[in-house]
Amino acid sequence: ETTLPIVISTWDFGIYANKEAWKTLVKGGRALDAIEAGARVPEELDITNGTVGRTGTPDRDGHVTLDSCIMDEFGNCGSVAAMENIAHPISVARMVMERTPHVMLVGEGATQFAVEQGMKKEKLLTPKAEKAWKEWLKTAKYSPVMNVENGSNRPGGKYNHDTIGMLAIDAKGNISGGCTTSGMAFKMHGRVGDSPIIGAGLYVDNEVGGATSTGVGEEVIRNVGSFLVVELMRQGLSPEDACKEAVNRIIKKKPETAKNIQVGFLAINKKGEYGAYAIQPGFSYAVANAQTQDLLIKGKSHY
Ligand code: SD4
Repeated sequence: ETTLPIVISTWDFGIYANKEAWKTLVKGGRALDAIEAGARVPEELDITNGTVGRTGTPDRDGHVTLDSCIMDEFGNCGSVAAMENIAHPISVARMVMERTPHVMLVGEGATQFAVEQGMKKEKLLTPKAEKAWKEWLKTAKYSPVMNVENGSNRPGGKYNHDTIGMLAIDAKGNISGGCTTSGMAFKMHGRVGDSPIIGAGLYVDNEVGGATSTGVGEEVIRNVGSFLVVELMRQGLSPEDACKEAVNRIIKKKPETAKNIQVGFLAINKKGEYGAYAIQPGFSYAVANAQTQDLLIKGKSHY
């Protein structure tokens, strides 16, 4: 039995984001408002996740550069990429959507816009993230690390599983989604992942459903992952099967690469049925609805 409203989010810490989003949904509020409020939770400093907003991990030059996007039930969307010194990229993404004629602002232009809109400019590198970066600099090897919950013992692994992707359906049945991250740890300066790219890291179609992704963004961009998942649901696949098919495409194109990387998709359809699928085990997601606000589910995986 599915019930509306509902909100689902990637990874264990999605529980805290969902709880905040639920406060809006339970009052009959709009899914878009629930998404923004929820995504702001991991962007805050007090959640010890390590790659979202204020706790973001830096790029290889020591800059914390943030990626985020948001999409509503009308197909409106907004996005910021490689934005520095602003702690709440999800809110800036929404401002881009609602207050500009554009969809995407990047780098200094995104920061400038955020400041013009009244957001505070601040230094974002936490002591913990700075320490991890200095440790990484000793070898400065750029290889994407595995992204699993509670899992990776590879260097940097614990800093690389924390993109939050959220999807919500409100009591009226309208769908919105959001995504926010500092991206792959120690990426090249200026690198943009899938998370702020509409169709890659997030896609919502109010007639069908929504999808979001986490993991190695390059592979998600190459396959226009979240758009693919939504289109597969349009053709009748369940959320889990649609996510599985999108994962299979990535594996089929690059089987050797896929053995060593993580990509996970999370999806919800118009009825509120949800599902996920990942390349590697260890992808979890959180669900909140009228029955439970702290359900955590282990996503199925190829390996
Ligand atoms: C990226 N997809 O920048 C993001 C990283 C991620 O969990 O999801 N980490 O490629």
